[in-house]
Amino acid sequence: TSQWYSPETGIYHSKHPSVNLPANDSLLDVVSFIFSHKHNGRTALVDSSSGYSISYPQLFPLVQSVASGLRHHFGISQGDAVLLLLPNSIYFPVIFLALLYLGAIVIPMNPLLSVSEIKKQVTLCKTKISLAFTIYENVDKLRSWGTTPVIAVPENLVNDFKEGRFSDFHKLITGKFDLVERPVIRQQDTAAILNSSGTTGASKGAVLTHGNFLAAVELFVRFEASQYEYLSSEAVFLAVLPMFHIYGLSLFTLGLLSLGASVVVMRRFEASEMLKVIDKYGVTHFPVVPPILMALTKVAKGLCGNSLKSLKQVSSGAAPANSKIIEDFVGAFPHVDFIQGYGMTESTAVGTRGFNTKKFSKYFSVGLLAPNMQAKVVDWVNGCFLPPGSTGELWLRGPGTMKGEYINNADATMSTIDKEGWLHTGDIAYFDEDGYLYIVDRLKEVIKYNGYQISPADLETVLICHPEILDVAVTGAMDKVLGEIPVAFVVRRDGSTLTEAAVIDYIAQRVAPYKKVRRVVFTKSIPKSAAGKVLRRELRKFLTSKL
Ligand code: 4UU
Repeated sequence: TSQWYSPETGIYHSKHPSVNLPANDSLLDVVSFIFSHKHNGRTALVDSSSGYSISYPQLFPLVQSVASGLRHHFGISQGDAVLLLLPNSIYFPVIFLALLYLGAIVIPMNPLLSVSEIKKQVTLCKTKISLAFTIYENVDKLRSWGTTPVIAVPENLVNDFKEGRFSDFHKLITGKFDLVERPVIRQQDTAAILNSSGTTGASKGAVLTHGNFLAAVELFVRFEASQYEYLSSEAVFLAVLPMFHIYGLSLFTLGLLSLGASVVVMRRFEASEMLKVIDKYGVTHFPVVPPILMALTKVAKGLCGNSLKSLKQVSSGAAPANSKIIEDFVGAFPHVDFIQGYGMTESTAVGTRGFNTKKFSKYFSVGLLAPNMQAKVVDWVNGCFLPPGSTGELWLRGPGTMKGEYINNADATMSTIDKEGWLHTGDIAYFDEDGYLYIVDRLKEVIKYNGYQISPADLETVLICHPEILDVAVTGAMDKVLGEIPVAFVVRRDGSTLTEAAVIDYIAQRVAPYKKVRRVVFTKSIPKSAAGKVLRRELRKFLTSKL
Protein backbone atom coordinates (compact mmCIF):
# COMPACT_ATOMS: atom_id res chain seq x y z
CA THR A 1 0.00 0.00 0.00
CA SER A 2 3.01 2.30 0.34
CA GLN A 3 2.35 3.91 -3.03
CA TRP A 4 -1.12 5.18 -2.31
CA TYR A 5 -1.41 5.30 1.48
CA SER A 6 0.94 7.26 3.68
CA PRO A 7 0.87 6.12 7.34
CA GLU A 8 2.74 9.30 8.38
CA THR A 9 0.16 11.73 7.08
CA GLY A 10 -2.86 9.43 6.93
CA ILE A 11 -3.41 10.55 3.34
CA TYR A 12 -4.78 8.19 0.71
CA HIS A 13 -3.68 9.16 -2.80
CA SER A 14 -5.40 8.13 -5.98
CA LYS A 15 -3.99 4.92 -7.46
CA HIS A 16 -4.56 6.34 -10.93
CA PRO A 17 -1.85 8.32 -12.71
CA SER A 18 -2.54 12.01 -12.22
CA VAL A 19 -4.20 14.01 -14.94
CA ASN A 20 -2.78 17.33 -16.09
CA LEU A 21 -5.32 19.99 -15.38
CA PRO A 22 -4.97 23.52 -16.69
CA ALA A 23 -3.36 25.81 -14.13
CA ASN A 24 -5.87 27.27 -11.75
CA ASP A 25 -5.11 30.86 -12.65
CA SER A 26 -5.40 30.25 -16.37
CA LEU A 27 -8.31 31.92 -18.05
CA LEU A 28 -10.32 28.86 -18.80
CA ASP A 29 -14.02 28.37 -18.31
CA VAL A 30 -15.72 25.01 -18.58
CA VAL A 31 -17.61 25.83 -21.80
CA SER A 32 -14.43 26.63 -23.78
CA PHE A 33 -12.89 23.52 -22.30
CA ILE A 34 -15.74 21.28 -23.45
CA PHE A 35 -15.78 22.65 -26.95
CA SER A 36 -11.99 22.54 -27.26
CA HIS A 37 -12.26 18.78 -27.70
CA LYS A 38 -12.85 17.01 -30.95
CA HIS A 39 -16.46 16.07 -31.59
CA ASN A 40 -17.69 13.80 -34.28
CA GLY A 41 -20.73 14.67 -36.36
CA ARG A 42 -23.03 12.40 -34.41
CA THR A 43 -26.09 13.12 -32.37
CA ALA A 44 -25.32 14.96 -29.16
CA LEU A 45 -28.75 14.98 -27.51
CA VAL A 46 -31.96 13.22 -28.48
CA ASP A 47 -35.40 13.42 -26.88
CA SER A 48 -36.46 9.82 -26.22
CA SER A 49 -40.15 10.33 -26.88
CA SER A 50 -40.22 12.61 -29.92
CA GLY A 51 -36.86 11.74 -31.46
CA TYR A 52 -36.04 15.47 -31.75
CA SER A 53 -32.30 15.83 -31.62
CA ILE A 54 -29.34 18.18 -31.64
CA SER A 55 -26.19 17.06 -33.45
CA TYR A 56 -22.66 17.99 -32.45
CA PRO A 57 -22.18 20.31 -35.42
CA GLN A 58 -25.37 22.12 -34.31
CA LEU A 59 -24.64 22.20 -30.60
CA PHE A 60 -21.99 24.90 -30.19
CA PRO A 61 -23.56 27.37 -32.63
CA LEU A 62 -26.88 26.83 -30.82
CA VAL A 63 -25.29 27.52 -27.43
CA GLN A 64 -23.69 30.69 -28.80
CA SER A 65 -26.93 31.82 -30.35
CA VAL A 66 -28.99 31.20 -27.20
CA ALA A 67 -26.35 33.04 -25.17
CA SER A 68 -26.55 35.98 -27.55
CA GLY A 69 -30.35 35.98 -27.36
CA LEU A 70 -30.19 35.96 -23.58
CA ARG A 71 -27.91 38.97 -23.64
CA HIS A 72 -29.83 40.97 -26.23
CA HIS A 73 -33.38 40.26 -25.01
CA PHE A 74 -33.00 39.61 -21.32
CA GLY A 75 -29.85 41.56 -20.57
CA ILE A 76 -28.10 38.59 -18.96
CA SER A 77 -24.43 39.19 -18.36
CA GLN A 78 -21.54 38.04 -16.22
CA GLY A 79 -22.38 37.39 -12.57
CA ASP A 80 -26.17 37.46 -13.04
CA ALA A 81 -28.00 34.68 -11.21
CA VAL A 82 -30.43 32.57 -13.24
CA LEU A 83 -32.80 29.91 -11.91
CA LEU A 84 -33.12 26.65 -13.80
CA LEU A 85 -36.19 24.81 -12.55
CA LEU A 86 -36.42 22.18 -15.23
CA PRO A 87 -36.92 18.47 -15.74
CA ASN A 88 -34.63 16.68 -18.18
CA SER A 89 -34.81 17.95 -21.73
CA ILE A 90 -32.45 18.17 -24.70
CA TYR A 91 -32.57 21.93 -24.10
CA PHE A 92 -31.41 21.75 -20.49
CA PRO A 93 -27.72 21.40 -21.46
CA VAL A 94 -28.12 24.08 -24.13
CA ILE A 95 -29.50 26.61 -21.64
CA PHE A 96 -26.98 25.66 -18.97
CA LEU A 97 -24.04 26.00 -21.36
CA ALA A 98 -25.36 29.28 -22.78
CA LEU A 99 -25.57 30.76 -19.29
CA LEU A 100 -22.07 29.57 -18.41
CA TYR A 101 -20.89 30.98 -21.73
CA LEU A 102 -22.05 34.41 -20.55
CA GLY A 103 -20.44 33.95 -17.16
CA ALA A 104 -23.84 33.93 -15.46
CA ILE A 105 -24.39 31.96 -12.25
CA VAL A 106 -26.79 29.07 -12.67
CA ILE A 107 -29.00 27.93 -9.80
CA PRO A 108 -30.52 24.59 -10.77
CA MET A 109 -33.38 23.22 -8.69
CA ASN A 110 -35.93 20.44 -8.79
CA PRO A 111 -38.97 21.77 -10.72
CA LEU A 112 -41.24 19.97 -8.27
CA LEU A 113 -40.25 22.18 -5.32
CA SER A 114 -43.06 24.21 -3.80
CA VAL A 115 -42.97 27.97 -4.23
CA SER A 116 -42.05 28.50 -0.59
CA GLU A 117 -39.18 26.04 -0.93
CA ILE A 118 -37.89 27.85 -4.01
CA LYS A 119 -38.26 31.18 -2.26
CA LYS A 120 -36.35 29.91 0.75
CA GLN A 121 -33.45 28.67 -1.37
CA VAL A 122 -33.31 31.91 -3.31
CA THR A 123 -33.38 34.01 -0.13
CA LEU A 124 -30.54 31.93 1.19
CA CYS A 125 -28.40 32.88 -1.82
CA LYS A 126 -28.98 36.58 -1.08
CA THR A 127 -28.72 37.17 -4.79
CA LYS A 128 -31.12 38.94 -7.08
CA ILE A 129 -32.46 36.49 -9.62
CA SER A 130 -32.24 37.99 -13.10
CA LEU A 131 -34.17 35.32 -14.96
CA ALA A 132 -35.85 31.95 -14.44
CA PHE A 133 -36.42 29.04 -16.81
CA THR A 134 -39.15 26.65 -15.79
CA ILE A 135 -42.03 24.40 -16.84
CA TYR A 136 -45.31 26.01 -17.75
CA GLU A 137 -47.06 25.00 -14.49
CA ASN A 138 -44.56 27.05 -12.50
CA VAL A 139 -44.69 30.27 -14.48
CA ASP A 140 -47.50 32.01 -12.61
CA LYS A 141 -46.15 30.86 -9.25
CA LEU A 142 -42.74 32.36 -9.94
CA ARG A 143 -44.12 35.56 -11.41
CA SER A 144 -46.33 36.04 -8.38
CA TRP A 145 -43.44 36.57 -6.02
CA GLY A 146 -41.15 38.74 -8.02
CA THR A 147 -40.50 40.84 -11.02
CA THR A 148 -38.11 38.25 -12.40
CA PRO A 149 -38.78 37.48 -16.04
CA VAL A 150 -39.74 33.83 -16.43
CA ILE A 151 -39.23 31.77 -19.59
CA ALA A 152 -41.49 28.73 -20.00
CA VAL A 153 -39.72 25.70 -21.48
CA PRO A 154 -41.90 23.14 -23.28
CA GLU A 155 -41.93 19.57 -22.00
CA ASN A 156 -43.63 17.97 -24.95
CA LEU A 157 -41.50 19.02 -27.89
CA VAL A 158 -43.94 17.98 -30.59
CA ASN A 159 -47.09 19.76 -29.45
CA ASP A 160 -45.93 22.50 -27.16
CA PHE A 161 -43.83 24.37 -29.66
CA LYS A 162 -46.92 25.34 -31.58
CA GLU A 163 -48.31 27.24 -28.64
CA GLY A 164 -47.85 30.92 -28.00
CA ARG A 165 -47.01 30.50 -24.34
CA PHE A 166 -43.57 29.22 -25.28
CA SER A 167 -42.83 32.05 -27.67
CA ASP A 168 -39.92 33.47 -25.63
CA PHE A 169 -38.24 30.11 -25.62
CA HIS A 170 -39.00 29.50 -29.25
CA LYS A 171 -37.41 32.81 -30.15
CA LEU A 172 -34.29 31.98 -28.15
CA ILE A 173 -33.84 28.60 -29.82
CA THR A 174 -34.59 29.63 -33.37
CA GLY A 175 -33.54 33.28 -33.42
CA LYS A 176 -30.54 34.60 -35.28
CA PHE A 177 -28.78 36.96 -32.92
CA ASP A 178 -25.64 39.02 -33.33
CA LEU A 179 -22.97 37.12 -31.47
CA VAL A 180 -22.09 38.62 -28.13
CA GLU A 181 -18.55 39.23 -27.09
CA ARG A 182 -17.62 36.92 -24.24
CA PRO A 183 -16.43 38.30 -20.95
CA VAL A 184 -13.21 36.99 -19.42
CA ILE A 185 -14.17 34.01 -17.26
CA ARG A 186 -11.65 32.46 -14.93
CA GLN A 187 -11.57 29.04 -13.36
CA GLN A 188 -12.17 30.48 -9.92
CA ASP A 189 -15.36 32.24 -11.04
CA THR A 190 -18.65 30.86 -9.76
CA ALA A 191 -20.49 28.75 -12.32
CA ALA A 192 -23.38 27.36 -10.28
CA ILE A 193 -24.93 27.20 -6.84
CA LEU A 194 -26.53 23.88 -5.89
CA ASN A 195 -28.65 23.08 -2.87
CA SER A 196 -27.26 20.59 -0.44
CA SER A 197 -28.12 19.69 3.10
CA GLY A 198 -24.44 19.36 4.02
CA THR A 199 -23.71 17.54 7.24
CA THR A 200 -26.30 19.20 9.48
CA GLY A 201 -29.12 21.73 9.57
CA ALA A 202 -31.17 23.34 6.84
CA SER A 203 -30.13 23.08 3.21
CA LYS A 204 -27.55 25.52 1.90
CA GLY A 205 -26.08 26.63 -1.40
CA ALA A 206 -22.83 24.92 -2.44
CA VAL A 207 -20.82 27.30 -4.61
CA LEU A 208 -19.14 25.52 -7.54
CA THR A 209 -16.68 27.18 -9.89
CA HIS A 210 -15.81 26.74 -13.55
CA GLY A 211 -12.63 25.05 -12.29
CA ASN A 212 -14.66 22.58 -10.22
CA PHE A 213 -16.73 21.61 -13.24
CA LEU A 214 -13.62 21.37 -15.37
CA ALA A 215 -12.25 18.91 -12.79
CA ALA A 216 -15.50 16.93 -12.96
CA VAL A 217 -15.25 16.73 -16.74
CA GLU A 218 -11.61 15.57 -16.63
CA LEU A 219 -11.42 13.44 -13.49
CA PHE A 220 -14.86 11.90 -13.35
CA VAL A 221 -15.87 11.53 -17.00
CA ARG A 222 -12.94 11.88 -19.42
CA PHE A 223 -10.56 9.87 -17.30
CA GLU A 224 -12.97 6.94 -17.15
CA ALA A 225 -13.43 7.14 -20.91
CA SER A 226 -9.68 6.90 -21.37
CA GLN A 227 -9.67 3.65 -19.37
CA TYR A 228 -12.43 1.78 -21.16
CA GLU A 229 -12.12 1.11 -24.87
CA TYR A 230 -15.86 0.94 -25.28
CA LEU A 231 -16.50 4.24 -23.59
CA SER A 232 -15.49 6.04 -26.73
CA SER A 233 -17.48 8.50 -28.73
CA GLU A 234 -19.55 5.50 -29.88
CA ALA A 235 -21.23 5.38 -26.50
CA VAL A 236 -24.96 6.05 -26.17
CA PHE A 237 -25.98 7.16 -22.68
CA LEU A 238 -29.45 7.15 -21.23
CA ALA A 239 -30.15 10.28 -19.19
CA VAL A 240 -32.96 9.53 -16.75
CA LEU A 241 -31.23 10.88 -13.66
CA PRO A 242 -32.08 14.53 -13.23
CA MET A 243 -29.79 17.16 -14.74
CA PHE A 244 -30.54 19.55 -11.87
CA HIS A 245 -28.65 17.21 -9.51
CA ILE A 246 -24.84 17.13 -9.52
CA TYR A 247 -24.58 13.54 -10.82
CA GLY A 248 -26.64 14.24 -13.94
CA LEU A 249 -25.42 17.82 -14.28
CA SER A 250 -21.74 16.97 -14.51
CA LEU A 251 -22.31 13.91 -16.69
CA PHE A 252 -25.03 14.84 -19.14
CA THR A 253 -24.60 18.59 -19.57
CA LEU A 254 -20.80 18.70 -19.53
CA GLY A 255 -18.69 15.52 -19.36
CA LEU A 256 -20.36 13.42 -22.03
CA LEU A 257 -20.67 16.36 -24.40
CA SER A 258 -16.91 16.84 -24.15
CA LEU A 259 -16.47 13.21 -25.23
CA GLY A 260 -18.73 13.41 -28.25
CA ALA A 261 -20.98 10.68 -26.86
CA SER A 262 -24.73 10.59 -27.57
CA VAL A 263 -27.16 11.33 -24.75
CA VAL A 264 -30.70 10.00 -24.97
CA VAL A 265 -32.83 12.18 -22.73
CA MET A 266 -35.84 10.84 -20.84
CA ARG A 267 -38.06 13.34 -19.08
CA ARG A 268 -39.01 11.02 -16.26
CA PHE A 269 -38.42 7.47 -15.17
CA GLU A 270 -40.98 4.94 -16.28
CA ALA A 271 -39.94 1.27 -16.32
CA SER A 272 -41.62 -0.01 -19.50
CA GLU A 273 -40.76 3.15 -21.42
CA MET A 274 -37.16 2.80 -20.27
CA LEU A 275 -36.92 -0.67 -21.87
CA LYS A 276 -38.33 0.54 -25.16
CA VAL A 277 -35.94 3.48 -25.20
CA ILE A 278 -32.86 1.33 -24.49
CA ASP A 279 -33.68 -0.95 -27.42
CA LYS A 280 -34.80 1.79 -29.77
CA TYR A 281 -31.66 3.90 -29.38
CA GLY A 282 -29.18 1.09 -28.68
CA VAL A 283 -28.26 2.52 -25.28
CA THR A 284 -24.83 1.30 -24.17
CA HIS A 285 -24.36 3.14 -20.86
CA PHE A 286 -26.91 3.70 -18.17
CA PRO A 287 -26.15 5.70 -14.99
CA VAL A 288 -28.74 4.85 -12.34
CA VAL A 289 -29.70 5.13 -8.70
CA PRO A 290 -30.41 1.91 -6.74
CA PRO A 291 -34.22 1.94 -7.25
CA ILE A 292 -33.70 1.96 -11.03
CA LEU A 293 -31.22 -0.89 -10.67
CA MET A 294 -33.95 -2.89 -8.94
CA ALA A 295 -36.46 -1.99 -11.63
CA LEU A 296 -34.04 -3.20 -14.32
CA THR A 297 -33.53 -6.52 -12.52
CA LYS A 298 -37.26 -6.98 -12.16
CA VAL A 299 -38.01 -6.42 -15.82
CA ALA A 300 -35.11 -8.63 -16.91
CA LYS A 301 -37.07 -11.67 -15.70
CA GLY A 302 -39.80 -11.08 -18.23
CA LEU A 303 -37.50 -10.36 -21.15
CA CYS A 304 -37.07 -12.51 -24.19
CA GLY A 305 -34.75 -12.56 -27.17
CA ASN A 306 -32.53 -9.62 -27.82
CA SER A 307 -33.92 -7.09 -25.39
CA LEU A 308 -31.41 -4.88 -23.63
CA LYS A 309 -28.51 -6.53 -25.48
CA SER A 310 -27.00 -3.16 -26.35
CA LEU A 311 -26.24 -2.37 -22.68
CA LYS A 312 -22.56 -2.48 -21.81
CA GLN A 313 -22.27 -0.60 -18.56
CA VAL A 314 -24.63 0.28 -15.74
CA SER A 315 -23.27 2.53 -13.02
CA SER A 316 -25.09 3.14 -9.77
CA GLY A 317 -24.59 5.96 -7.30
CA ALA A 318 -26.14 8.72 -5.16
CA ALA A 319 -27.29 6.26 -2.49
CA PRO A 320 -26.19 2.90 -1.08
CA ALA A 321 -27.06 -0.18 -3.12
CA ASN A 322 -27.14 -3.22 -0.86
CA SER A 323 -25.41 -6.45 -1.83
CA LYS A 324 -28.63 -8.30 -2.61
CA ILE A 325 -29.71 -5.65 -5.12
CA ILE A 326 -26.30 -5.79 -6.76
CA GLU A 327 -26.06 -9.59 -6.87
CA ASP A 328 -29.54 -9.86 -8.37
CA PHE A 329 -28.64 -7.31 -11.03
CA VAL A 330 -25.31 -8.89 -11.92
CA GLY A 331 -26.99 -12.32 -12.10
CA ALA A 332 -29.70 -11.03 -14.40
CA PHE A 333 -27.30 -9.10 -16.68
CA PRO A 334 -24.14 -11.18 -17.06
CA HIS A 335 -23.15 -9.32 -20.24
CA VAL A 336 -23.17 -5.89 -18.52
CA ASP A 337 -20.32 -4.30 -16.57
CA PHE A 338 -21.69 -3.08 -13.28
CA ILE A 339 -19.92 -0.38 -11.27
CA GLN A 340 -20.71 1.99 -8.45
CA GLY A 341 -19.66 5.61 -8.23
CA TYR A 342 -19.56 7.90 -5.26
CA GLY A 343 -19.55 11.66 -5.18
CA MET A 344 -21.18 14.67 -3.60
CA THR A 345 -22.58 18.01 -4.61
CA GLU A 346 -19.74 19.59 -2.61
CA SER A 347 -17.16 17.64 -4.66
CA THR A 348 -18.82 18.41 -8.01
CA ALA A 349 -19.52 14.65 -8.27
CA VAL A 350 -15.80 13.85 -8.22
CA GLY A 351 -15.06 11.07 -5.74
CA THR A 352 -14.62 7.42 -6.59
CA ARG A 353 -15.64 5.17 -9.46
CA GLY A 354 -15.52 1.41 -9.80
CA PHE A 355 -13.13 0.00 -12.36
CA ASN A 356 -14.53 -3.47 -12.78
CA THR A 357 -13.73 -5.79 -15.59
CA LYS A 358 -14.94 -9.32 -16.11
CA LYS A 359 -11.67 -10.49 -14.54
CA PHE A 360 -11.64 -8.17 -11.54
CA SER A 361 -14.89 -7.11 -9.98
CA LYS A 362 -15.54 -5.42 -6.71
CA TYR A 363 -19.21 -4.72 -7.12
CA PHE A 364 -19.88 -3.78 -3.53
CA SER A 365 -17.20 -1.13 -3.48
CA VAL A 366 -17.80 2.40 -4.76
CA GLY A 367 -14.41 2.16 -6.45
CA LEU A 368 -11.04 3.88 -6.52
CA LEU A 369 -10.32 7.54 -5.80
CA ALA A 370 -10.51 9.62 -8.96
CA PRO A 371 -7.17 10.92 -10.28
CA ASN A 372 -5.69 13.94 -8.44
CA MET A 373 -7.97 13.31 -5.46
CA GLN A 374 -6.90 12.60 -1.89
CA ALA A 375 -8.77 11.15 1.07
CA LYS A 376 -8.47 10.57 4.78
CA VAL A 377 -10.42 8.20 6.99
CA VAL A 378 -10.80 9.78 10.40
CA ASP A 379 -12.02 8.46 13.75
CA TRP A 380 -14.82 10.92 14.49
CA VAL A 381 -14.45 10.54 18.22
CA ASN A 382 -10.71 11.07 18.74
CA GLY A 383 -9.73 12.62 15.39
CA CYS A 384 -7.08 9.99 14.59
CA PHE A 385 -6.57 9.10 10.94
CA LEU A 386 -7.01 5.46 10.05
CA PRO A 387 -5.25 2.97 7.74
CA PRO A 388 -6.83 0.63 5.14
CA GLY A 389 -9.31 -1.78 6.70
CA SER A 390 -10.38 0.67 9.41
CA THR A 391 -13.69 2.49 9.36
CA GLY A 392 -14.10 6.22 9.99
CA GLU A 393 -15.41 9.45 8.51
CA LEU A 394 -14.28 10.01 4.94
CA TRP A 395 -12.57 13.30 4.08
CA LEU A 396 -11.88 14.36 0.50
CA ARG A 397 -9.58 16.95 -1.02
CA GLY A 398 -8.81 17.84 -4.61
CA PRO A 399 -9.78 19.89 -7.65
CA GLY A 400 -13.41 18.78 -7.50
CA THR A 401 -14.08 19.84 -3.93
CA MET A 402 -15.71 23.21 -3.56
CA LYS A 403 -13.03 25.67 -2.66
CA GLY A 404 -15.27 28.42 -1.67
CA GLU A 405 -18.09 27.92 0.69
CA TYR A 406 -21.74 27.47 1.27
CA ILE A 407 -23.11 30.79 0.16
CA ASN A 408 -23.69 33.21 3.03
CA ASN A 409 -23.24 30.47 5.62
CA ALA A 410 -19.82 30.76 7.25
CA ASP A 411 -20.67 28.33 10.05
CA ALA A 412 -21.67 25.51 7.75
CA THR A 413 -18.64 26.19 5.56
CA MET A 414 -16.27 25.99 8.50
CA SER A 415 -17.67 22.75 9.82
CA THR A 416 -17.57 21.14 6.37
CA ILE A 417 -14.29 22.35 4.86
CA ASP A 418 -11.35 22.67 7.24
CA LYS A 419 -8.35 24.99 7.02
CA GLU A 420 -6.35 22.45 5.05
CA GLY A 421 -9.07 22.16 2.45
CA TRP A 422 -10.47 18.79 3.53
CA LEU A 423 -14.13 18.28 2.81
CA HIS A 424 -15.67 16.35 5.70
CA THR A 425 -18.12 14.17 3.81
CA GLY A 426 -20.21 12.94 6.75
CA ASP A 427 -20.00 9.43 5.26
CA ILE A 428 -18.59 6.49 7.19
CA ALA A 429 -16.27 4.44 5.05
CA TYR A 430 -13.11 2.36 4.73
CA PHE A 431 -10.55 1.51 2.03
CA ASP A 432 -9.65 -2.15 1.52
CA GLU A 433 -6.10 -3.41 0.90
CA ASP A 434 -6.49 -2.76 -2.84
CA GLY A 435 -7.51 0.86 -2.34
CA TYR A 436 -11.22 0.28 -3.03
CA LEU A 437 -13.62 2.37 -0.99
CA TYR A 438 -16.69 1.03 0.83
CA ILE A 439 -19.41 3.32 2.20
CA VAL A 440 -20.72 1.77 5.38
CA ASP A 441 -23.03 4.30 6.99
CA ARG A 442 -23.73 8.00 7.29
CA LEU A 443 -22.74 10.33 10.08
CA LYS A 444 -24.64 13.29 8.67
CA GLU A 445 -28.35 13.91 8.92
CA VAL A 446 -29.37 13.93 5.29
CA ILE A 447 -32.08 11.50 4.18
CA LYS A 448 -31.55 9.98 0.74
CA TYR A 449 -34.89 9.26 -0.91
CA ASN A 450 -34.46 7.68 -4.32
CA GLY A 451 -31.05 9.39 -4.56
CA TYR A 452 -32.49 12.83 -3.75
CA GLN A 453 -31.39 14.74 -0.68
CA ILE A 454 -33.90 15.63 1.99
CA SER A 455 -32.72 17.78 4.88
CA PRO A 456 -34.54 16.74 8.09
CA ALA A 457 -34.18 20.30 9.41
CA ASP A 458 -36.09 21.69 6.41
CA LEU A 459 -39.06 19.44 7.19
CA GLU A 460 -38.87 20.18 10.92
CA THR A 461 -39.06 23.91 10.21
CA VAL A 462 -42.30 23.37 8.32
CA LEU A 463 -43.84 20.99 10.87
CA ILE A 464 -43.07 23.09 13.93
CA CYS A 465 -45.30 25.83 12.48
CA HIS A 466 -48.34 23.58 12.95
CA PRO A 467 -50.31 25.01 15.90
CA GLU A 468 -50.79 21.60 17.53
CA ILE A 469 -47.15 20.46 17.25
CA LEU A 470 -45.01 21.24 20.28
CA ASP A 471 -41.80 19.60 19.18
CA VAL A 472 -40.71 17.54 16.21
CA ALA A 473 -37.75 15.64 14.77
CA VAL A 474 -37.42 14.02 11.37
CA THR A 475 -35.21 11.12 10.40
CA GLY A 476 -34.96 8.49 7.67
CA ALA A 477 -36.33 4.97 7.92
CA MET A 478 -34.96 2.25 5.68
CA ASP A 479 -37.11 1.42 2.71
CA LYS A 480 -36.48 -1.60 0.49
CA VAL A 481 -37.25 0.21 -2.73
CA LEU A 482 -36.57 3.89 -2.16
CA GLY A 483 -33.59 3.66 0.17
CA GLU A 484 -34.96 5.84 2.92
CA ILE A 485 -38.25 7.57 3.66
CA PRO A 486 -38.75 10.56 5.98
CA VAL A 487 -40.44 9.75 9.29
CA ALA A 488 -41.55 12.46 11.75
CA PHE A 489 -41.47 12.07 15.51
CA VAL A 490 -44.11 14.45 16.79
CA VAL A 491 -44.87 15.75 20.27
CA ARG A 492 -48.47 17.02 20.33
CA ARG A 493 -49.72 19.88 22.49
CA ASP A 494 -51.81 18.86 25.47
CA GLY A 495 -55.31 17.89 24.44
CA SER A 496 -54.45 17.73 20.72
CA THR A 497 -56.06 14.94 18.70
CA LEU A 498 -53.86 15.47 15.67
CA THR A 499 -53.70 12.30 13.57
CA GLU A 500 -50.90 10.79 11.49
CA ALA A 501 -52.89 11.44 8.31
CA ALA A 502 -53.31 15.11 9.25
CA VAL A 503 -49.59 15.57 9.80
CA ILE A 504 -48.74 13.85 6.53
CA ASP A 505 -51.26 16.01 4.71
CA TYR A 506 -50.02 19.22 6.34
CA ILE A 507 -46.46 18.72 5.15
CA ALA A 508 -47.48 17.34 1.76
CA GLN A 509 -49.15 20.64 0.96
CA ARG A 510 -45.98 22.57 1.65
CA VAL A 511 -43.07 20.61 0.17
CA ALA A 512 -42.09 18.85 -3.05
CA PRO A 513 -43.78 15.44 -3.40
CA TYR A 514 -40.55 13.48 -2.92
CA LYS A 515 -40.00 15.13 0.47
CA LYS A 516 -43.35 14.07 1.94
CA VAL A 517 -43.28 12.57 5.42
CA ARG A 518 -44.39 8.96 4.96
CA ARG A 519 -44.92 7.95 8.58
CA VAL A 520 -45.53 9.70 11.89
CA VAL A 521 -44.61 8.47 15.35
CA PHE A 522 -46.29 10.33 18.22
CA THR A 523 -44.07 10.56 21.24
CA LYS A 524 -43.89 12.31 24.63
CA SER A 525 -40.48 13.88 24.02
CA ILE A 526 -37.67 14.06 21.48
CA PRO A 527 -34.33 12.61 22.64
CA LYS A 528 -31.77 15.43 22.76
CA SER A 529 -28.18 15.88 23.85
CA ALA A 530 -27.25 18.17 26.73
CA ALA A 531 -26.63 20.88 24.15
CA GLY A 532 -30.15 20.46 22.79
CA LYS A 533 -29.17 18.68 19.58
CA VAL A 534 -31.63 16.03 18.38
CA LEU A 535 -30.18 12.56 18.84
CA ARG A 536 -31.10 11.26 15.44
CA ARG A 537 -29.24 8.01 15.90
CA GLU A 538 -31.57 7.19 18.81
CA LEU A 539 -34.55 7.83 16.59
CA ARG A 540 -33.12 5.66 13.84
CA LYS A 541 -32.39 2.90 16.35
CA PHE A 542 -35.98 3.08 17.51
CA LEU A 543 -37.24 2.71 13.94
CA THR A 544 -34.93 -0.23 13.22
CA SER A 545 -36.08 -2.02 16.37
CA LYS A 546 -39.70 -1.58 15.28
CA LEU A 547 -39.16 -3.22 11.88
C1 4UU B 1 -23.56 5.17 -0.94
O1 4UU B 1 -25.58 11.96 -4.77
C2 4UU B 1 -24.66 12.70 -5.05
C3 4UU B 1 -23.64 12.36 -6.05
C4 4UU B 1 -23.67 11.15 -6.63
C5 4UU B 1 -22.71 10.58 -7.54
C6 4UU B 1 -21.64 11.23 -8.03
C7 4UU B 1 -20.71 10.63 -8.87
C8 4UU B 1 -22.86 9.31 -7.87
C9 4UU B 1 -21.98 8.57 -8.74
C10 4UU B 1 -20.86 9.30 -9.24
O2 4UU B 1 -20.03 8.71 -9.98
O3 4UU B 1 -24.51 13.93 -4.43
P1 4UU B 1 -25.35 14.45 -3.20
O4 4UU B 1 -24.68 15.67 -2.78
O5 4UU B 1 -26.79 14.51 -3.56
O6 4UU B 1 -25.23 13.35 -2.09
C11 4UU B 1 -23.99 12.96 -1.60
C12 4UU B 1 -24.17 11.81 -0.64
C13 4UU B 1 -22.87 11.22 -0.17
O7 4UU B 1 -22.28 11.99 0.84
C14 4UU B 1 -23.32 9.85 0.30
O8 4UU B 1 -23.93 9.92 1.57
O9 4UU B 1 -24.84 10.71 -1.27
C15 4UU B 1 -24.38 9.48 -0.73
N1 4UU B 1 -23.83 8.66 -1.82
C16 4UU B 1 -23.64 7.32 -1.74
N2 4UU B 1 -23.85 6.46 -0.73
C17 4UU B 1 -23.45 9.06 -3.04
N3 4UU B 1 -23.03 8.00 -3.77
C18 4UU B 1 -23.14 6.90 -2.99
C19 4UU B 1 -22.86 5.52 -3.16
N4 4UU B 1 -23.10 4.69 -2.10
N5 4UU B 1 -22.42 5.01 -4.32
